[in-house]
Formats: sequence, structure tokens, C-alpha cells
Amino acid sequence: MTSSHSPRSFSRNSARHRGFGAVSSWQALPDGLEGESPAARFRIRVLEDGIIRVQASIHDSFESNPYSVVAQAKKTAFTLTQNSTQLVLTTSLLRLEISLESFTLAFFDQAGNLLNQDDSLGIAWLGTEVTAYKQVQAQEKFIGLGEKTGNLDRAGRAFTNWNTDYFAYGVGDDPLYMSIPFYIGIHAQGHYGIFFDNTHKTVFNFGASNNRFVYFSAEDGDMDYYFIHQPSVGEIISSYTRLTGRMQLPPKWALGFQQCRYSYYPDSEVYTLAQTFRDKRMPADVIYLDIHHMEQYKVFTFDGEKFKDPKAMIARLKEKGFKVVVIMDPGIKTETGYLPYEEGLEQDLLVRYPDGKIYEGQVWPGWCAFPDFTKPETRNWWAQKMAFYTEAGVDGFWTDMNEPASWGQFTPNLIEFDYEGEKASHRKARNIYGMQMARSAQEGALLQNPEKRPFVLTRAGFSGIQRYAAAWTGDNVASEEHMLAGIRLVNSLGISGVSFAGYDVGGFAGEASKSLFARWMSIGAFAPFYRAHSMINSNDAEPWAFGEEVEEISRNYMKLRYRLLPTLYSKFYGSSLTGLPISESLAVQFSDEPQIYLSAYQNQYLFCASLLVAPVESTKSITKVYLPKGEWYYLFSDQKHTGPQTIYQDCPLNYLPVYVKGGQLLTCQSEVEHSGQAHDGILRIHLYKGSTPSEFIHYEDEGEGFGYQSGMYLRRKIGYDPVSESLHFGPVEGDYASDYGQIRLYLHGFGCQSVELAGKSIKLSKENYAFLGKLTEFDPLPEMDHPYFEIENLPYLELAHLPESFVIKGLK
Ligand code: NBV
Repeated sequence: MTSSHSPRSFSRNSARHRGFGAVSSWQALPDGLEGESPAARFRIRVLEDGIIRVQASIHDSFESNPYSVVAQAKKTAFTLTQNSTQLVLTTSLLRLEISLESFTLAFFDQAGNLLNQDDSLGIAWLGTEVTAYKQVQAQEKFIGLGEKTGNLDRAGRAFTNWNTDYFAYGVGDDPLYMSIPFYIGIHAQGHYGIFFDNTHKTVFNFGASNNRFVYFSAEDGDMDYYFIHQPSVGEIISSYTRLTGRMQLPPKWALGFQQCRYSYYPDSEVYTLAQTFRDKRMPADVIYLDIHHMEQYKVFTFDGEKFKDPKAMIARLKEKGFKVVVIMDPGIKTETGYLPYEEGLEQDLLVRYPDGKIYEGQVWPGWCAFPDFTKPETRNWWAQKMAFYTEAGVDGFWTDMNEPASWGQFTPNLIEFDYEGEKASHRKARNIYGMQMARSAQEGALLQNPEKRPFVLTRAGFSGIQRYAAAWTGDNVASEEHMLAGIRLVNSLGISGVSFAGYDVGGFAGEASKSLFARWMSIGAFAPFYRAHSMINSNDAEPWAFGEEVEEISRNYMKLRYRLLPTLYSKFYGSSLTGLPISESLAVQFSDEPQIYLSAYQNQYLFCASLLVAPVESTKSITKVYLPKGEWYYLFSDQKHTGPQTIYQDCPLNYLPVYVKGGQLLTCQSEVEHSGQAHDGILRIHLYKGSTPSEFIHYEDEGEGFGYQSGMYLRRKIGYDPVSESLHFGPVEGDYASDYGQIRLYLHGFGCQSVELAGKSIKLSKENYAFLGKLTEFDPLPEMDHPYFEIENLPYLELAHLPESFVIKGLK
């Protein structure tokens, strides 16, 4: 527990820089060392071979920072030596040199390469503001920092972490809704990650307005950062998510298409919406109820006029295979007699001023009080209140406005929060508030339906938010540049631990053009979270609202999304174990290829590890694509390219540039209308010839519930080895009986006419295969003519779903 935080005695001209100063004493600890200078104290701890925690404070004790880090330290061997100028701490992955004269730090890998080094200014204070100044290595790139606009490489810009409600933000604006003070530095000597665990307003300056250093600083609190090194960028992300936790496996329906609008009402409109998806054979899983479902925007109410019988309505939607997600805003109307407010007052669950008065800010319902989600009792209470929704059959929860937002956008800093009993002002609590609301929503969903996996979608968050919720990038705008900016935001969230993320497809504010909407629907099919949403008082923005051509293109990509569900679900499972992104910037696997950082290519990403998506504006019919090292197959025709290479690619509106990485495989199912509908029982495996081996973990379970945690799952390794020209199916693990009775293996890029299984040669069958359907010729004019791709005579092999392991050989 933290004790008093009295400032240590040193000259307190807070207008001036104060360095840490020379180390005057130090001592070894079982997991590191600690010591002090006349000005400040430090503590350095080894959490595991590749993670070192650095703390520095001008107070008598260190802050505990109770929210983000969930990993327990592993007992790790290290050595500590001292010479006349330095202390040297060495693990099997890292060497840290600590200058005794200035307490500046230098981190090296085990081969002696310099990874990261403090500027001579080291760790320092300006009043309560604490900063770590770092040298920049030659050509150093900086990636990550979560929901931040701008380039993939953050060099040259500074960013602020201060959760902010920002309607229709510009594509370069900062800060937005969520703060993740974690970044990865990449340069010729190596790469490392830094997570700055401080919930105050923080600044990350990657070389803006100076040519000397990069720095990260916090308005108050301690310097408390985790330095991470691993052999690859992906493993750094895995380490970071070992520290801050990982996404829990979501229900399968949450991977389907979701339709939102501010707002669908009354109930008859919601039925029509659901029925239209089914009538038009456009697969979808989720419908959202935005703020108009409430009576006067009061949380835990339904508007009795608009929704006469919510339970009956939701039951009818379920019959059609839809799930319902409702919005929850934190603001509670301060109205006498309104139960949530009365209970909040009575049980002391609301945020107060230091003199004990309740803090009120204005939001949708008018003047509101704010539940203190940093208090466990408040989270429990809210979780109990959520019975109101679950009893009506609601399946998921959407926590909006949880920065927290209020009219005026300037919450007074003096208001007080519990902060897990430590008490803190808004300065320290703001950035963590949204995450604690999402946590409470997840706990509530679980409390009310213990047998179901929760689904929570949040706008605000902080490091570790991935444990509680999926994230979307707030109020974007219907423009081409926003569509591309959203992809970078989602890719950056993926680098920063939040695998389950997406953007409002079609753009929230403004009106999408026909082509923009079609392209956004296509790209969104390759986003972890796939939801269309639009603003009140805007034109209809459902996938059929833009005319027949857009409707067909949208349907094609929605269907493709559902066909890819086996791949997606397996990768979500994988990400819940490894923390690796599902929408993965090329900077993760190809960090040493300089082209990937160029503005022309920085939006490209790998989806589910195997599909390279090259997003392009809807106004373009041809684009340049950078293909990194490896073999790449244009998804729709199997045309093969060898990277590294820049190619020109036609991109008519109905074909988004997507390539499959050679050596990888995709698993597909037949078309369905929603994730719960039965498919035809054939698992289609598409294997692409390549020179690098791969391993795919195929995963199945009930799609809901927690049976998978006690054995009700099916897991099987499928490994491709180009050297032995074989595909290995490992044994089936787990107790879940596969949804597939049959496997159909499609071979892309192979020339063989037969393969070998259990010593027998089997002749391959052939068929013409298309990943997207043919568009109707609506207009005889040539410019309306859309190409159609089919892979001709694609060889395949039909197999029973064999439970024992087996090998297919002769893949030439
Ligand atoms: O609840 C209304 C909207 C919601 O649709 C949107 O997705 C959120 O980001 N909400 C913000 C409040 C006001 C928007 C102008």
C-alpha cells in the first residue's frame, strides 16, 4: 500500500528542470535493486528475462498504479555488478547499464547491441511533471501508442494521452478517446517496447520541436516504465500483453457483421431492419440500440412509447438469428425519484467534489452525476443494475461517452475518485475511468449471464482495456481519408494490445458517397470488428441504401467475411493466447523493410496472419501495392508475385487488393446468414504454395459459453512444410465434436495432379472457384462494367474429417 507522498527535500524552484542527480546509495533486492540520490529515489526490478521495470520518484514511496499490469513477476536469474562508474544488471535477454553519476540508463541486447539509451538529461522533474529523456538511434522508427492519428511511424510528432470525446475529429487530431502509453522503437540495432504506467495526462514526444531527444512525461505521479526486449516485434507485443492482459475469447457472433445507427426506433423499424438483412440475403449478427431506446436518455430504462415490449422484440429478433447490443452512457440524471440516482447517492457511489458535494455535468439526460467506476462497490452496483437489460434478453453492451464526456468538454480537475481506495483527483483518474466502466460492464454481463461470454464495446480505455472490451474509433467522418486513417488507428491498437477493434464503416458523421460506402464495406470485412454506423439526421446508411451496385458489392464482402469465419475464429482464439494483433501492421513482421513506413504503403496490413490487405480510396481504379519479401497470391485470381516488390494493381470497386501469403492457409465454410446458422459441414482449407513453412491452429468450440475452458473445444495443428512438400494434420485435441464432417483441401499455386495420403496416390479433382460473386450488369455502359475473377481449374482433394493425425505428401 502506498503511504504518504510527501515531496523529498530539494530546492523547489518548480519552474526549472531538476535532474535525478548522482546515486548516493543503493542496495540489491531479490528481484533487482533500489537506491537514491539527494533528489529522488529509484527502483529497478526484473519481471522476466525480457522485461525490466524502472521506477523513479521524488516521494518517499512509489505509486502502486493498480489498473494496467496484471502479470506476476517470474523468478528470473540475473547478475548485478558494479564498477567505478556503473551498475550493470544482466538477464539472458538484456543488459542494463546504470550510470552512478547521473542515473542515466542504457539497455543492450544479449549480443551487446545498444537498444535504447537515456539522453544525459535522464529522468527529471519540472515541478510535479516527470520526464524520461531518451536518445534517438539512427533511422529509428516509433510505432504503437494505441488510438493515435498520423503516420505509422510516429517520428517527428508529439502526442498527448488525455481521453477526449472528439466528434468528427480530423485525421491528424490528438488526443482521441483512448490512451495507451506503450510504443515500440525499431532501428538497425534492434527493437524494444516501453510501457509508461501512469494514468495522468502524459506526453510522448518523438522528436517534435527539437533535434536532441525523444521523451515521455507525465503531469504528476512517478516515472514508472517497463522496458521490453524480445527477439521479434511480435514477441514484444506478446510480452506487453502478458503484462497488461489479453482479450478474452469473444462469443462467435461478435465476429459477424453488426449494424448500428443513432438510433433505430421504434421497435417496428428494428424488425424491418432485421427482416431486410434476411430478405436481401445479407449476412448479419447484431443490431444496436443507441440512446433513443431510453426514456429521456436515462440509463436502465426503455422508452415505453418507442419500445412497448422490449423483451418480446428481442425474442423476435433472436428468432431471426440476431443479437442485440445496447448503449450505456455513464451519466445518471440527477432526478429525485430516479432509482439509479437515488441508489447512487444513498450508497455513496457517485463522483464528488472535495467538499463532499456531488459533481454534476451535463450530458444527454440534462444534469447528471457520474458513477465512480474506480470504486469496486460502484462497479458491483452497476453490474447488478444491468439485470434490467439482460432480463429483456440483451446480449451485449456498448459503453459510450466514458472518457467521461460532458457538454463543455472540460471536467474540473479537483473532483475526486476512489481509485481503488487510494483516492485521486480527476487529473489521475480521468484516463482510467472508461476502462473501469468497461470492466464493470463486463462484470455485469458475466454476473447476469454466467454461462455466456460477455461482449462489451468501449470508446474510452487505457492500457489493459483489451481484457474487458472491444474498441471502436469513435465519431469518424464519411471521407476517403478517414477510411484510411481508421485502418491505421486499428492497426496501431493491434500493436498496442487491443486486437478486437474496428471503425464505423461508412463514416459516422457526414454522408458517404456510393463508392466510398462500397469500399468501406469491403475493407471492413477485413477488420477484427465489423460494424456499420451512422449519425442522427443523416441519410440512411445500411448496405442496401446506396443502390443496387453498392448493395451487391457489400453483400459479396459480407458473405466473404462469413466464409472466412473459421479462420477468424481460430485467429481470435490465437490472439486471446498470444496477444498478437488480428489486423497486423506490416511493421510487426516486416519491420526492417523501409518501404512499409512510406505514406503510400503504411496502411497495408496482414489480416489473420495470411491476408495482405492494401486499402485504397474508392476513387482509384489502379494503385501501387508494396509486397514484402515472400510469395503473394492475388486472392481473386491466384496471380503470383514475389516480394519484395512494388506492383501496380487494378482496384475496381468490386475488388479490394488482397493477397495471400505463400505458405499460409485459410480455412473457410459455406455461406451462412448469421454465425449461428448451420453451414454445409465442409471445412474448405485453401493452401498456398510458398517457400516458408507455416503452422495454423484450427480451433472450434460452441461459439458461446465457457465449456471450452474445461475441455469442450477442438484444436488441431495444420503445418505446411515446403521442403518435404507436405501438409501435416496433427491429432484432434479436446472434447468438442467438430462442426465439420468433411475437409476439402484446395491447392493454390501447386502444379501437382495428385497427392499422396497414407502411401496411396490420390488424383485431385478440379473446379472453378471464386471468392466473390459476379455482379449483375446493371448498366450496359462500359464504365459500369465490373470485372469478374474466377480461379480456373483449382485442384482440390476431398477428405473425411479424420481425427488421427495424417500427412499429405507430394505437394509440388
Ligand atoms: O449515442 C449517440 C452517439 C453514438 O452513436 C456514437 O457512436 C458515439 O461515439 N454518441 C457518440 C453520442 C453523441 C454523438 C454526437
